Amino acid sequence: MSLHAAVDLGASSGRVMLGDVGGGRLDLVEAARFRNGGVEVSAGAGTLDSALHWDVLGLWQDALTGLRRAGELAAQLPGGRAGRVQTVGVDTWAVDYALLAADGSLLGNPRSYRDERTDGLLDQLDARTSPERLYERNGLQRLPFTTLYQLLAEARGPHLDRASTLLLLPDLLGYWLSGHVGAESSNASTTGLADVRTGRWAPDLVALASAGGVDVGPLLPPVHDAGRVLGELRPAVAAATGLEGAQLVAVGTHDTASAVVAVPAATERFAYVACGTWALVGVELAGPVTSPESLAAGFTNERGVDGRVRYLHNVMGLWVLQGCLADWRLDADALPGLLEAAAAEVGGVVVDVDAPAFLAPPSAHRPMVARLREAARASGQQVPRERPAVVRCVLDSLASAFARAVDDAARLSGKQVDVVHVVGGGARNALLCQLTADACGRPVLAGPVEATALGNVLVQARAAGTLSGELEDLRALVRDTHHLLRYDPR
Ligand code: LFR
Repeated sequence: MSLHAAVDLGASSGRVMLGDVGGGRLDLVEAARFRNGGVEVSAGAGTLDSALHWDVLGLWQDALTGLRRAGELAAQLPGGRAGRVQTVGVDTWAVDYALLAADGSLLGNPRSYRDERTDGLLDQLDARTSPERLYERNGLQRLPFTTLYQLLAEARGPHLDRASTLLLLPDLLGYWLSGHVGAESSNASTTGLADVRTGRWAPDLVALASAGGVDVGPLLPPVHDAGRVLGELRPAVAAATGLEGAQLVAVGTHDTASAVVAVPAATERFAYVACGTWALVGVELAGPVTSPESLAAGFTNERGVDGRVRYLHNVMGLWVLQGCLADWRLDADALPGLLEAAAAEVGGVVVDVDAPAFLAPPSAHRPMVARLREAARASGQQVPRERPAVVRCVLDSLASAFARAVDDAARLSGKQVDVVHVVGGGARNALLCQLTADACGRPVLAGPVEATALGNVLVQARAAGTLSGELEDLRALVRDTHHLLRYDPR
């Protein structure tokens, strides 16, 4: 048996989980849970420009506190299972990065991918290289926040030409934990700078990102794959957390890569909806699909653990629902009541939740609910007025977007899909799961909710030698240890 700590940071919340693995067991114990979200700051005197950052130092502090708690919980496990945390793994959302000076200090505060600084840059790059050519090289869905575009925006600011290293956010936390400088390949694959076939930095793509005037190539650290033991925690970190002797392991540092590891599929013929703030909908493949049809359908080829390809489409996800709650000044406690009321609605108003209009955070000036109503009006449908109708519209729209993505993934990749696995926070939403089964015309298996942390722990436990085998073997363990809910199409 072995004990592992997973630091899993999502855009809306973060958590540290203790994983207890071995002897047919895969238990997660929550050590800490904390809020996350963009922090908006007006930059520059006399200007209305504002920047959306992550509170990366706050997250670091929360991670340390959570790791200390994980160590305490490990020492208190009952039934002869108490022990020390052997390894630590970190995953976060993708694409965002920090810049470091030559002495390793942080230059500025990392921006959120929802910052509007990349507006217009997709089109600008199209003038230099065709979307088809770019897709052939990096395999990514056209999304404005891909690191490639963020770097073009970054070049206008003061930090890039003073930087000596760029670290993606989970690698930044890994660096602070262990001193290791590198880029784990699942997350590197989301930057737009990696070759879709090799997963390594591609000089021609790096040259595109350098168009802002700073050569980005020298800033990029070597790429490594998930499963590598990266080194012991720094002495100061070990002292702060009590995790003396623990090793940092590279997991699928892109949260979606970790979530896909823990999809409890019994056969190859499955699609997944990894549903949290975003919903990532697709299939797992052995190699990428970069056809013009795939580009047009908005499919990405991200690298998974063990070199698998996560062929998926980004759907806006629970973000839209969270935005409505924020508009109404309600917290998550209000959700069960709203969902019950939404289930009683007739439904059927479906808007395109993938539209760029839904990307930016809700504000007094641009409430999320108003954007939904506007989309319904513009498409000639009944405008949802009351809260239950608005919630139902969000869920019908998400379910319909999931179904389209599942069908597209199957059609474009030639993969047969018999069942749709919903993992992540969305698996808890019974109405969403039922509507998804209805829209997909396929059974939905829902759970686990904590798939990302489980995938993180599974890869650590395999690196530590407690588990062995392929992803299929790891998935079998998830299936054996977690209860799934089944929703049949009505
Ligand atoms: C999900 C996720 C998605 C990525 C988005 C932005 O948390 O990692 O996979 O496209 O966040 O980084």
